[in-house]
Amino acid sequence: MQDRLITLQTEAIEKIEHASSLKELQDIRVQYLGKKGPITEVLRGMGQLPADERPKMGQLANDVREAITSKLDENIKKLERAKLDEQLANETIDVTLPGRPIRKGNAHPLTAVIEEIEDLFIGMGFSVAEGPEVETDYYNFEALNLPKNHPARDMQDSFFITEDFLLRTQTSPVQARTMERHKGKGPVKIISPGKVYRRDTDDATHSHQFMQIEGLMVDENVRMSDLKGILTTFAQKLFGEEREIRLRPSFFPFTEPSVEVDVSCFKCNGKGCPICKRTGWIEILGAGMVHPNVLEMAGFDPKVYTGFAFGMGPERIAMLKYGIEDIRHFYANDLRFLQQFNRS
Ligand code: 2NL
Repeated sequence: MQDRLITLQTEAIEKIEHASSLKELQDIRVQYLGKKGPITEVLRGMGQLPADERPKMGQLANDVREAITSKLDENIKKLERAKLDEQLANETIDVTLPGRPIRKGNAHPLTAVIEEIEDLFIGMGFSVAEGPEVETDYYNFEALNLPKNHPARDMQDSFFITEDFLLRTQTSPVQARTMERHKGKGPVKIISPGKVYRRDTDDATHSHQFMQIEGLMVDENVRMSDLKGILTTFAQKLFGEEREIRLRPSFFPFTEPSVEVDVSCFKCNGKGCPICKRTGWIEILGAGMVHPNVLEMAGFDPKVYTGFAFGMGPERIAMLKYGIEDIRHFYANDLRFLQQFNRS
């Protein structure tokens, strides 16, 4: 029995050493150590042995089982490590290879300019207000001191939907609605950016749909000097710290007095060049003190409250800033145009 056990051990160890796959090793384990294997069989036959030989033989059988098991475990580990080493060698990646560039989009130039302007006014305490693009005749005209039969209300210039509804021709109705919501109490300090519509034939400087940014500040003791201060800071932040502004008298039905605002030319610094048409100045917006009728209609007492308002065209600002010569570029969605504004 002793010889049989020793032979089994030698035979099993030899097979294990020649095995070249995990599957073969599993088979050897079943073959030698399984319930129907020779070791188990030997152990079962122990009952026939004389009592004094049993412990010695039991010890030997356990030692043999132990030796085979540890040899199996050792070789399984070896095979697994070899497999992992091979995998690691095959799957190495070269981290020094150049990466694949990610194609990143960019904001539309108009969006970029509008957001820049919004940020400047937010920095001076203004909030951004929005409102409907389909407006009533009342908010678009009447509330802005443009009574029925006013020449600026010419049906030829606006997209009317019904007798009372039209596509807004300016963003002022947003300001009129916001003032109304404040129920006669200041301060109101807002800008209103958004799409507006005019019945125009599209050309290099006209579009039937374009953007407008208006601003409004209503409170007690708001003066023309406040308007000038806010617009000076705005012009310097947008076009450069050296810029100056100039106010020229003008007319709008919703402001009195009204002004046209010029900024000193950012190209020639006021000396005169083709951009400023040799005048040294570039017109950037219209503004004025809110007409008492407009305040009153929105529920503000014009004896207590005063305000300034202004309006500008972001397309015009963007065209000046980037030297774009045709407003239609903003709406043609030609990638060759749009991708020029990608600064990433
Ligand atoms: C321009 C001129 C302007 C306003 C817009 C305004 C709004 C209210 C009351 C008074 Cl609610 N005024 N807006 C005032 C002056 C000029 O726009 O040339 N825009 C492109």
